[in-house]
Amino acid sequence: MSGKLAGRKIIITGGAAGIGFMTAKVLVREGAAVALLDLDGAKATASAKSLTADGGKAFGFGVNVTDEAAVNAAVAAARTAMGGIDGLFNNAGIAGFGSVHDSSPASWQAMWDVNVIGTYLPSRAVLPGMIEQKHGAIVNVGSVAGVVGIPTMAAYCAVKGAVVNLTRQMAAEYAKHGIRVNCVCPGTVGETAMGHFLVGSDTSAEAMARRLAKYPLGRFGKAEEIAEAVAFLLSDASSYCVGSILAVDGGMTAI
Ligand code: NAI
Ligand code: 1HS
Repeated sequence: MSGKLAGRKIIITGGAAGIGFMTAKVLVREGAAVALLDLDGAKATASAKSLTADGGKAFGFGVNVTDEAAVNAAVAAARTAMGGIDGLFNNAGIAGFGSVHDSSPASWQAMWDVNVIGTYLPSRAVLPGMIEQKHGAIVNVGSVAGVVGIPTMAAYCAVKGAVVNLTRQMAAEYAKHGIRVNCVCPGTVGETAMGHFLVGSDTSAEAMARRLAKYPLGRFGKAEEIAEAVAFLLSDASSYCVGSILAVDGGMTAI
């Protein structure tokens, strides 16, 4: 199999749908085997099956990334199925609206658990093997919301900011083991379930124009555009990228 990820074995959390599944397609196209870990186990299995039908090597597992024992078990199963682990895309995440003055502690806790603990636990599960084999690549998914402040998205901005700086911490610590850790920060991708939730919160022409005005390119992103950036960061093409926070946002954070 040729491609910039030929022979690589890569776990994708939240890989059953959206940006995660689009990334799986691109990684398989580039020669990787993938393990899709998702809360929706049936969808993870079906999505993996669709990739194998296209000639790829893909496996699906049901797991909640906030559940320590379940993450450890799924990572072990993925390692066995693929014959090793070279890469991890920490993509599972949830978003929500609310400002500091009107949001609930429960909503903050839920977003912290999935976005931050859900990045920590899979990373913790793959790192000992990567340290032992002296190589690995981890990509975390941040957001424009981890870089700039977005009104009415207080908790989401806080947890994505945590993911961005956790990336720098991990990059600084594990580079000496041959493990590169980087982050992609997408702008709004309208086609996914999260994108529909976000854009659907106010579909008036005025709200849409206001939202689009934040993007110099004048449009939202496509899942494939995020996936290509992730594939780059997981591959040797990015061999000198360590702790990079890569904006894939149509210029949203450039202004
Ligand atoms: P999505 O909602 O379309 O897909 C997320 C996937 O993660 C789903 O398959 C879901 O079942 C899975 N998931 C959710 N909670 C989970 C859990 N606790 N354990 C395991 N799997 C879980 O979301 P989308 O749009 O594909 O986003 C993926 C990532 O990209 C998220 O971290 C999101 O914050 C981030 N992002 C998304 C943007 C967008 O506009 N869609 C923009 C910037 C960042
Ligand atoms: C949900 C994803 O991380 C994007 S947050 C950006 C919302 S906006 O600025 O495009 O309204």
